[in-house]
Amino acid sequence: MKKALITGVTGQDGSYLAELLLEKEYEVHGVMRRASTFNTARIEHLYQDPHVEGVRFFLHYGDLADANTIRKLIYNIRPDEIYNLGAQSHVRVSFDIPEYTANITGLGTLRILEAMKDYEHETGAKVKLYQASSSELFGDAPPPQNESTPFSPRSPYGIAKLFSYHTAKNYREAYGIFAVNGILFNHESPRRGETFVTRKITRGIADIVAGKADKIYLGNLDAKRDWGYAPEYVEAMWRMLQQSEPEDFVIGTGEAHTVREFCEAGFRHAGLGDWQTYVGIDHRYFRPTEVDFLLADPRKAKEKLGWEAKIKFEDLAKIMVDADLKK
Ligand code: NAP
Ligand code: F7E
Repeated sequence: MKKALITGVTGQDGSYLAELLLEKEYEVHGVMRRASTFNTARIEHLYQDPHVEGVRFFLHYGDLADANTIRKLIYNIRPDEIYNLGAQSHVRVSFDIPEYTANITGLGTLRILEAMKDYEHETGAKVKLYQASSSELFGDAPPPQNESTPFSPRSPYGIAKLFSYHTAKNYREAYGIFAVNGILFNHESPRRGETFVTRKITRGIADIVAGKADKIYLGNLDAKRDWGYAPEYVEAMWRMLQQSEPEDFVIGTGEAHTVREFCEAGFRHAGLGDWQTYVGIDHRYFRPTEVDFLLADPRKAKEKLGWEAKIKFEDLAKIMVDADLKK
C-alpha cells in the first residue's frame, strides 16, 4: 500500500486529492493546523475513526513554519509521495502579510526538501514531492504561458512561489530528489475559499436569490483568468508523480475569460437578469500590482500525462452557482 503525506489537506485541493488517493487505495496522512475553531469542513466526510481496523486516513497537527514537526512526520510516516499544497494562498492578502507569506509559501517548501534530503540520505528510501506551483509565477509575461515562458511574478505570493519553484528544481538537480512543479492555473469548485473571486460571486448570487443581500462588491473586472475545475486538477498532480522522470508541467484549460464574463455567466444561470444591477466596485479589492492575463498552453500535459481539462468555463460557473444555491 502506497503512503502519501499531504500538506494543506484541509484546503480545496487537499480535500479532493485525499479523496482521489483514498480511491486509489493509498494510506493518506494529512497535515492540519491547530485552530480555535474547526477547519476540517472540507474533509469531514473522509474522517475515519482511528480505533477501527483498516483505517487509511490520518490527520496530524503541523505547520509549514515548524521544520521540526515536518521532519518528524516524514521520518515517522515514511511516505512514498508528498504533496505540498499548504500555503498562504491568497494573492491580495499576500500584500498585507508579505513576510508571513514568504515564510509559509516560500520557506515551507525548503523545510520539506531539507527533511527529505536527510531522510533519503539516512534511510536510503526514495520519496517523491509534488510542489504546488502556480500560474502567478508568470505575472505579466504575455499569454499563452507554458513551461518555457520566463517568470515575472507580481505579488509577494508569486515571489514566494517562485522561491519554492526554484528550490524544488535545485534539490532535483543537486541531490537527485524526485521533485516536480505543477504550474497550475486557477482552478475552482464548490469547495473554493469564499474570498476568491469565482466563489465570492457564486456565493453572492445565492445570497441575493435568498434575499439575504442586494449587491456584491468586487475589484478589477477586466482581469482574465484560465479557470478550470479543481477535481480534475488533482488527478494531474497524481499523474505527475507517476512519471519515471521528474518534470514540471503547466496545467490549465487553454481558455481565458474576464471576471466580468464570470459575473455574466453566473447571474445568467441563476436567472437574475442584468448582473450589473447587483455588482458594485470597491477599490479595496484591487491589487497594488495586478496580473492581467493568464492563459495556459497545456500541450505538454496532454502529450506526456494524457491529461486534458474537460469542464470548461460555462459548466464551471453552473456547477458553482448550483452548489451555492443548494447550500
Ligand atoms: P487553499 O484552499 O487556500 O488551501 C491552503 C491550505 O494550506 C489549507 O489547508 C490551509 O490550512 C493550509 N495552510 C495555510 N497556512 C499553513 C501553514 N502555515 N502551515 C500548514 N498549512 C497551512 O488553497 P488551494 O486552492 O487548495 O490550493 C492548494 C495549493 O495550490 C496552494 O499551495 C496554492 O497556493 C496552490 N495553487 C492553487 C491554485 C488554485 O487556483 N486553487 C492554483 C495554483 C496553485 P487551513 O485550512 O487551516 O487554512
Ligand atoms: O482573483 C480579480 C483579481 O483571488 C482572480 C489563487 O488560487 O489563483 C488564485 O489567485 C482575479 C484577480 O485568484 C475581486 O484582481 C476582482 O485578477 O480569485 P482570485 P488569483 O489572484 O488569480 C492562482 C493561480 C493561485 O495560485 C492563487 O493561490 O479576480 N478580482 N474582484 C477579485 N479577486 C478577489 N479575490 N476578490 C474580488 O473581489
